[in-house]
Amino acid sequence: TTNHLRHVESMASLPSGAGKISHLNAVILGEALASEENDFVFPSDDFSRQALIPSPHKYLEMYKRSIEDPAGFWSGIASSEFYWKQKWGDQVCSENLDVRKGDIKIEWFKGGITNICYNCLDRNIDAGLADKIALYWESNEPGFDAHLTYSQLLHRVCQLANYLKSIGVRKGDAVIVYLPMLMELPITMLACARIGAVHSVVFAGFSSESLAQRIVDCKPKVVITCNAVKRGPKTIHLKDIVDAALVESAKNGISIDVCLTYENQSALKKESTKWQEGRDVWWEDVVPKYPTTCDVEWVDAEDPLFLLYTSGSTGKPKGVLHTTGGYMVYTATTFKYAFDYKESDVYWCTADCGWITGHSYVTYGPKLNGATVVVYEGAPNYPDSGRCWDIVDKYKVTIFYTAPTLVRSLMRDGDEASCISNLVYTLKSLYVTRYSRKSLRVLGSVGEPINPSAWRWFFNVVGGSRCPISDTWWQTETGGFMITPLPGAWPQKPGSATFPFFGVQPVIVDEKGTEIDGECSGYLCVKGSWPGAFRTLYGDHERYETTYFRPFPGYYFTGDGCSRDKDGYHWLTGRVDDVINVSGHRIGTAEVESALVSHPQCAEAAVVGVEHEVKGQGIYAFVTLVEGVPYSEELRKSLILTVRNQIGAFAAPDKIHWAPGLPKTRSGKIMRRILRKIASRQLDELGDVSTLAEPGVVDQLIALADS
Ligand code: 6R9
Repeated sequence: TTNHLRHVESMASLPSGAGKISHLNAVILGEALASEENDFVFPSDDFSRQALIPSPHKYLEMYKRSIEDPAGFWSGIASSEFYWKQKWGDQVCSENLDVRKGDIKIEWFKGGITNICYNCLDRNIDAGLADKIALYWESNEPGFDAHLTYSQLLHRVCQLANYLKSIGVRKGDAVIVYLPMLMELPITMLACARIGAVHSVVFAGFSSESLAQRIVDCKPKVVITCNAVKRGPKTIHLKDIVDAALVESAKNGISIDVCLTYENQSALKKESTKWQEGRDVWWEDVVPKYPTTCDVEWVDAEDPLFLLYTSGSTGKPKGVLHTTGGYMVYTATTFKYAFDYKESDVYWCTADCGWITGHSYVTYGPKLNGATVVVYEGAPNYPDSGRCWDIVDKYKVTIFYTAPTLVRSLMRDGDEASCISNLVYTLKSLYVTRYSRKSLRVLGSVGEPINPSAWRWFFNVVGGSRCPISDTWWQTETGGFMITPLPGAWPQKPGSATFPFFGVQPVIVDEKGTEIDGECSGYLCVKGSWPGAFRTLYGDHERYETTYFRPFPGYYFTGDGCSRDKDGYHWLTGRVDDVINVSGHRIGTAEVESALVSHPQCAEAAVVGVEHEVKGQGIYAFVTLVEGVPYSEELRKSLILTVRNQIGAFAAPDKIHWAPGLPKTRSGKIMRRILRKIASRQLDELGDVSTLAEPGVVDQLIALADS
């Protein structure tokens, strides 16, 4: 058995007959009451009683089976809960995860023929959900909204699928989607899936250059966008960004014949949109003319479903490729258990479909379960910090899934105000308390570790101390949740993602790749495969192997650090590679550096992450300038603008630190370890500087730190 299984077994078998959480409590509590991090927070008896997984024992029973017989466990779920045109072959899973034994290969349900769009829509409609609300759409502007039932959603999806077919999009073709959170975004994803096309959604906050880079990499048949979007008070002209990207990609030999553009009337009128006749097509002019039924393209479980680019430790983003069958089974199952999903739930995930969370837990996971999903177009604090709770009350949201950065920013609104005066404090806390929020039942967190104080605010204030928090740890690469509480099953510890999902075997290894047991910390790896795992990096299987499977042979390496406490709870400690996590978004230091050095006056750049009160991590950039160029406020702004233009506003450095020289080893490697300490002003912890080529640069840097 795995280490993890031993932990859980010893925990779950503590008191005899500990089927009731309350028995377990006494035993665990006796040991662990001391420190704040070790405080347990228990699900109420009422919650546990109705939960899908009501106790550690139930979890253990299923977890054990999932590890001892993964093929049996997953094929049982796959065949009972999904539609397959044809069952998979003899092998449920075939895999090689060890680089020493040949190419890495992961396959689940190979030979099985299905379609994920069919499973999201047609299957649920056949099961009686035709008139159930599939999507509630809430506009940036309060008071504007729309909704679609499952059958209306299917009609919209089919119309678009038919249009895409009419312009020659076929199975296996890539489609780039650059849309904000309109209903048309999930509609587009599902329409692609219906005809076997591979969607690649690019978050509509990326710059034209980033978009062009992705277009050049995956060579789509068509680009789908809208003319503009409003985020808070600002109007963003998305079509202009696409136009610029298409000019750029044409320079690289990729020209796009069709740019399908949705007119987002509330943001910008047709007449004010720049247009290229022959290439640009208004969605509203063509799509509604197509039939509302469309035959499904049946695909193999291992046929690609989508590509999603994510940052790595080099400048070039990685095209994470997910396939159909395993991803379908995994996202649906994780959604169901981690949120204790019931048919009557109304679910709202604040993530954008431009990130993996929006793929797995706005579009696919919830739709596969026949859930009612809220899609919100705008900014979470517009027109004020009460908007989220306004939406929760309006739609009677029962499951609310968000990111720690949002929790912290909403929490800070209260805190800041309390400094000004009690009166203002009362008004600000009203942002939460003036709304009832009584529909809420389960809360969720994703994107980065949630610090215990934000956890407690989320739990006590937002959830009124009654809603368990599913702190879900996972990645673009994993497709779905990997380590997560199952609400109702476990007592929680604020800030811990707790235990692995069914079928997942997390291991913690040391530098040498040796598994370490018991209370420990190290690098987080995963042993074995799970159905939702990504299968390759698009066009670069070699990089897939090097990045994820070579660092610790025999395991999938997550890039995260993790510790396990004496009770077996997992605590994620953040990235251990050159990736920064800003507001839950992964940004490669190399990407920001290459943007900075593209500035004509910047000679060299080194970027590190620093702690940031709201964003989790902020971007701190050391720059050296071209000989003779003086540093100025104007130059600082123009460096930041360069990054915004090349990557997107979310990657703009929080701090530019002018450096006459960077600390380097004699072989010329930048010593980031030292830069991190300088950035966080831990100046007495610089460590060994004796290997520096020019030790003097460190003092120089410190002297310039706050200038
Ligand atoms: C889903 C998603 C993945 C990275 C991951 C880790 C961090 C995500 C977390 C978490 C601690 C959690 N991360 N969820 N860290 N606790 N609950 O965010 O995917 O954008 O690929 O980022 O985010 O560092 O490695 P992605």
